[in-house]
Parts: sequence; C-alpha cells; structure tokens
Amino acid sequence: MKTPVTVTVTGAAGNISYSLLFRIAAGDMLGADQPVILKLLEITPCLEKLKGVVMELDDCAFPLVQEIVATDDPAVAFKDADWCMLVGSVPRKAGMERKDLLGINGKVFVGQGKAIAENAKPDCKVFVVGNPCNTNCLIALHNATGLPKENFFAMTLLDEYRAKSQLAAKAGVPVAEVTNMTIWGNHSSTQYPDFTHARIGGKPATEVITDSEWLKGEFIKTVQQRGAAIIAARGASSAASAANAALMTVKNLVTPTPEGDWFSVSSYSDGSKYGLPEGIICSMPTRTNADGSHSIVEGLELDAFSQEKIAASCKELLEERADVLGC
Ligand code: NAX
Repeated sequence: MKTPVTVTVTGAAGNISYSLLFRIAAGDMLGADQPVILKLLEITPCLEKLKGVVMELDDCAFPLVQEIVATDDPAVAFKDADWCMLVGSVPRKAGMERKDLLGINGKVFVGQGKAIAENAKPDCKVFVVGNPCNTNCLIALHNATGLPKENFFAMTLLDEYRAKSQLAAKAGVPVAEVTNMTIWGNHSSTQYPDFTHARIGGKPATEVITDSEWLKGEFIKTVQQRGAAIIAARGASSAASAANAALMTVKNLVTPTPEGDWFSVSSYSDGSKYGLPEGIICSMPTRTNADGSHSIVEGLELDAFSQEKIAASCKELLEERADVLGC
C-alpha cells in the first residue's frame, strides 16, 4: 500500500468543503489507490458543524481514508501536511468586490502561512481557494519562511472551465473539444480568458467562432462576471463547481499534462515571462512535467488586445499587493 498523503483543508465546514472533502476521500483527487489523512481546520464557533461533516465522512466508510483530524488549531491542522488547501475565508457577498475582502481575510493568511512553515512538510504545496485568492496566496507565501515560492498556487481553473463551457456552447460542440484555454491575471472581474490561443476540435477557436465581436465582448464579460451571476441566481457563491475546480487543480498539478495542452493556475511570477510583473501570484498557462515539476508555457504570441487585457489584470494585482502592504 502507498504511504498516505496528508491533505489539510481549511474552512472544512463551509460550502465548498462540503463537496470537496467527500471527493478527496473517494480518491478523485490523488488517485483511487492513494490513501489519505484528512486534517480539517475550522474556526472555533464552527467546530460543532465540522463534527457533523466528520460524522458523514465516517459514515461513507471510504477505504482510502486512514485518519481524520478536526481542529481549530492551525499547528495541529498543518502538522506534516503534504497539501495545504486554504479554502476557509469569508466569501464574497452580493455587491462586494474582492478588494473589500482583503482587509478581512488578509490577516488569516499571515497566521496560516506561518503555521504552514512551522508545521507542514518542507516540500508541501499550498493551494489557495479563499478569496481574494491570488493576494491571499501571496500573503501566505511571504509568511511561510523557508518554503519554496514555486510551491504556492491559487485557483483560476474554475474560470478556465467557465470559459471552456461558454466557447463550447457558442460553437455547439461538447466541452471536451475545447483545449488550450488560458486565464491570465487575477481571479477577479479583470481576469483575461484568452480565446486567441484556445482551440476547438484541434482548430484555433477564432477559426471555429468567427464572431470576433462576441469573443472580445460578451464572452470575456460573461466569464469575468460568472461568479457574480451565480451569486445573483443562487444567493450564494459557487460551491460544487468551485470544489470540482479545486480538486482538478491539484489533480492537474500531480499528473503530467497531456502533450500540447496546458491548464490555468495562478503561481509566483518571477518577472521573466511575458513581461508580467515580478512578485505577484498571477494566472498563467501551466504544465506539469513528467518529473512532477511545473513550467509556464513559453512562446505564446500575445497580440495588442491580449497584452492590454493582461496588463489591466496585473495592475489590479499590484494594487492589491500595495493595499496589503498598506495594512
Ligand atoms: P463558506 O462561508 O461556506 O465557508 C467558509 C468556511 O471557512 C466557514 O465555515 C468559516 O467558518 C471558515 N473559516 C473562516 N475563517 C477561517 C479560518 N481562519 N480558519 C479556518 N476556517 C475558517 O464559504 P465557501 O462557499 O466554502 O467559500 C470559501 C472561499 O472560496 C470564499 O473565500 C470564496 O469567496 C472562495 N471562492 C473562490 C473561488 C475561486 O475560484 N478561487 C470560487 C468560489 C468561491 O467564491
């Protein structure tokens, strides 16, 4: 039997976790033969609710689950973690922009970054879902002294899936035919879903969908505003789709990427790729290599339209970073 992998999930009694935990436990994330130890972190007032989630996990009798730890102590939750999935934070409410959330959630990620550095495995991976996820990830990275910068990620795969689904619907094809979709920048309303490199059935998306006004206008706006549209329709932010994207991001990060394709995840920009600013957590086209390392896809030509959109989203990330430094 394989050595168990320890997965820590914060916000474990929340809505996203209620979908996520059961799929991790079932083996959908790390594989059907990979035992897991689940360490679940919540704030003290939610421990009772978390107890109920653990009871349900127990009642599934998942064969892969070796142990479940439920706690309100970050030092206990991050102990020996291989994967730190930082889901917990205060979700965006109707009318609230991510910037409003920075002040509320920023300090949580200072404490969690420190607790990860002190307790998790030195080669652990940190993956942030809680919003504003790119900047929360940057805060955690700066406070997790000693951990490699390249082990920090934030979620933009849900945005990629939203973009793929819009393109598939417009082209009238199954979504699996859409590949090479990149989200650039921030997980926010400034993100740039890059249709210029997307492919549909192996052909450039721009050859299959010739309505360039739609691609440059409604398509981008729909993807950028999808989170808000779901809040408006459901009265709550995306949960099952967010859990799916979180699970699939980790799966993408541990599985060699199919030849010719890539996926979107936000990671540390060292300033050497595509003229993106140094020192932000930025969404870029990413591949997982056969040895488990990750590379940013290089050599994509960015036209003037794309460059302008990417610059706008990076500007927002720099502003968020400045806001955090201001706090
Ligand atoms: P919920 O409010 O249902 O759950 C969040 C949970 O986190 C709560 O149970 C809360 O008690 C817990 N929590 C708060 N502070 C904590 C702390 N310091 N330590 C541990 N747990 C803590 O929100 P949910 O719908 O699950 O969303 C979680 C986060 O994901 C939100 O920030 C949300 O905005 C974000 N999202 C990110 C997405 C992305 O693509 N990156 C998309 C979906 C979602 O909006």
